Amino acid sequence: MNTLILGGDGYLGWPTAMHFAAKGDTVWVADNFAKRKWEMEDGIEPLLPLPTLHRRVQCWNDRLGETGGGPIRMKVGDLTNHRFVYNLLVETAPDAIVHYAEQPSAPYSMQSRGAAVMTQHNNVIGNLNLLFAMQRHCPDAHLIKLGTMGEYGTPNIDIEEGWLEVEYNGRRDRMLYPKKPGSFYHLSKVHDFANIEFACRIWGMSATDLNQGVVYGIETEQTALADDLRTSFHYHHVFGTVLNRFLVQAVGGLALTVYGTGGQTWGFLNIRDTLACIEMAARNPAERGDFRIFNQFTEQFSVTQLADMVVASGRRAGLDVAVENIENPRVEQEEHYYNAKNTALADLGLQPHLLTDDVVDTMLDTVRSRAGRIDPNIIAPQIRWAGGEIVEDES
Ligand code: USQ
Repeated sequence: MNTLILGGDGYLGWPTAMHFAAKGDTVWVADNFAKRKWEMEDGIEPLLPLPTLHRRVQCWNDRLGETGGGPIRMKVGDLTNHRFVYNLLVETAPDAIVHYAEQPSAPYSMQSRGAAVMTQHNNVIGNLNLLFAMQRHCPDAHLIKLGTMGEYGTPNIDIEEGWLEVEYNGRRDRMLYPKKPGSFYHLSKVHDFANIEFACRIWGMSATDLNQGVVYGIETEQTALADDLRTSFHYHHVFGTVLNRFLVQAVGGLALTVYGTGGQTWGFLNIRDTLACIEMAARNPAERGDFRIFNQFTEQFSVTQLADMVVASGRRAGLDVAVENIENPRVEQEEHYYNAKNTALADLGLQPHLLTDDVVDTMLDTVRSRAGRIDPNIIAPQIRWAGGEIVEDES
């Protein structure tokens, strides 16, 4: 299969590229390195130094004898430039396109008017260019788009997998599940989702939207092969996700920053399961005209449950870890009903890697081995959802 990974330099994009290449697929990666630039602008960096994409691709291609996989080829460019996207699809002729190439951080999108506009421009226009390019140059290709569980928000009813059977005034229909996203970033994914559904319905495209939960984990079968094949691990207040942040805080001797009461509950999954889910979606493509939506997570946890796990892991490692319930910088429900369906991927055969004590301990060990690189100045939340100053970051 000819697989194109958009956002191939990212936390998930790079391991996905190696995963498909290891299976013998013809793999292309494309990236414009925007995330590295945004990090430089904010003076933040991942915990482990991240080799350039060129270096990682070279390292992978130098080891083909050892891995038994195929080569990875790369292209550098920006999806908001439609000419780049059109040429990319002509040159790579993909059967499957995995689209990760978006600004991925809720806090980043909430820091200023400019950041919100940039996030939605980058994500929505990039995705729209891709839809037009696919329609023109590879209408039979299957789009696998990364959405997020956060698009649904925390409704007081069960969350279905994208669609809802509605009975109203005595009539029934299958409607798209209503969305109540929690940031301008999550909103950008809702706009993408609406555009993709339209392209499937009107042009007969084939797409799978994966509403993914919060991903954790540092290592996959392929990243473990060499230092130069590693993926990123973010812990700072802009791109760091909650479990990563708690592990770094535990190792750095800082109290775990539970926002508000910590009753916020979300879906989570291991990075290895992300790769398995993407592969299952690619090997079992949606039909032409079909817009499939899968909820991609394996377990639900509240923030307090995650903090408790990290405290326990710290205790096993001889660390005394404190928890602090700080004022929530976000506007979100802290105590709420949460029951999201996730049966579609299980039906395709997903065997989940759960968040066991061993998994938390292994992540904590990795963070401890890099303790000297922790920058305590980039951890405390600095971006507020409301009540703060609206920053104008352009003259
Ligand atoms: N939280 C804390 N303390 C912290 C950091 C976060 O209590 O120090 C809380 C937040 O208030 C939130 C929860 O942890 O309720 C999750 O926050 P997060 O930063 O780990 O994740 P989120 O902003 O939801 O975004 C992440 C990824 C995003 C992906 C999304 C999946 O950055 O790319 O789309 O997870 S989901 O959450 O299902 O929408």
